[in-house]
Amino acid sequence: MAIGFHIVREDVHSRARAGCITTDHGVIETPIFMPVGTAGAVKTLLQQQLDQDLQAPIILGNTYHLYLRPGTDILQQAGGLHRFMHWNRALLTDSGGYQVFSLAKIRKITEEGVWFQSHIDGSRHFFSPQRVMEIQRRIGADIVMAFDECTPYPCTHAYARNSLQLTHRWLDICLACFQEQGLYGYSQTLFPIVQGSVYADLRRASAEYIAAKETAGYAIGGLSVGEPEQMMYEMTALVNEILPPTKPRYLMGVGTPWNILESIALGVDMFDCVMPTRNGRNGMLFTWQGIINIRNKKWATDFSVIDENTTGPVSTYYSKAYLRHLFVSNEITGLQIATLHNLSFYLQLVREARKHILQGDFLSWKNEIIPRLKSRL
Ligand code: PRF
Repeated sequence: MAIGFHIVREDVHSRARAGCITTDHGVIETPIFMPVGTAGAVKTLLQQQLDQDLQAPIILGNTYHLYLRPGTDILQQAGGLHRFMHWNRALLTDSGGYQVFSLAKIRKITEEGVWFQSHIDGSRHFFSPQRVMEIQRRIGADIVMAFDECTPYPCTHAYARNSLQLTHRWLDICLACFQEQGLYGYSQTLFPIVQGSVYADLRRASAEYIAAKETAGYAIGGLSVGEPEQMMYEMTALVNEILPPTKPRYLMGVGTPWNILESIALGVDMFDCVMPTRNGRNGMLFTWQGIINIRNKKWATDFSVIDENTTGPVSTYYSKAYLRHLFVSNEITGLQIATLHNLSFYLQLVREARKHILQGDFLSWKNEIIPRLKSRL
């Protein structure tokens, strides 16, 4: 079966919804945050920890990285990424439409696709919509993304319009070559991506174009690339007015805890971001009391737990002083504890949001906790 989606409850005070996505690799209660496992691993963690300790129902991989290493031949020989990495829950792969533009050295964007040089060894490669569909078919994620251009910010209206039209033409090619029946005995689902930078007319046109495709879900790209937060919310709200309410909506690469709550209020169901993992490895911890820089001297003798309100394997187990010591001493266990804590927090954040949507008090809860989440401890 393709993925299914049903809405369990709609919030009456905002656009938030609590829903349920069904895949061939399990059920995903929404809103959901997807930990980023770029190259077939969420950095520092074991798949068992994601599954059992964090209860993450879905994680994300990147076509760009997996194509460069280990390459699609090896992934196909392994029987797909699920089997290769021993992950039995759902997987989503991003198309490379962001990584090619942010990591690789772009040689040339043409009507047919993008010539780029690998950030690893400088070798030359070509991504077209056809190739990206074929690569994602061989990787075998449950949800695959269309090949798009994520426009930089700022960019002119003319640039954004031309880019958007190219993204739309690429989408049509993706849809034409996409096959729902996957290579490994379960089905795959394609999500198209709305672009249009920060221009309302372009966002509207893109959302309408993409809504007409009647895919099983939709993504919003090109945001959280440096524009003011208010602009991101405006574009998200505008797009969500147009995308069919009966399908899941995925806001790509977002964001901070408050970005996630505000976007849930605008009707977004799915999120991914490197922030809890990458910033965690730099010592930035997200807690229900606010943000902590664990390297700060002030934590040297603070023997209280990392966050008494975050449930999970580490947050109420290790002290701030201990974690600070690990960071200051460059002990790699510190990176794992910070990652486990931040992902526990992010997953709990979306579970709490869902609980409050079901209870009917999401909006007041969100507005009450956001100032605390933003505070620096
Ligand atoms: N396109 C794709 N992946 C993405 C983005 C995008 O626009 C973003 C933008 N925040 C993150 N990841 N394909």
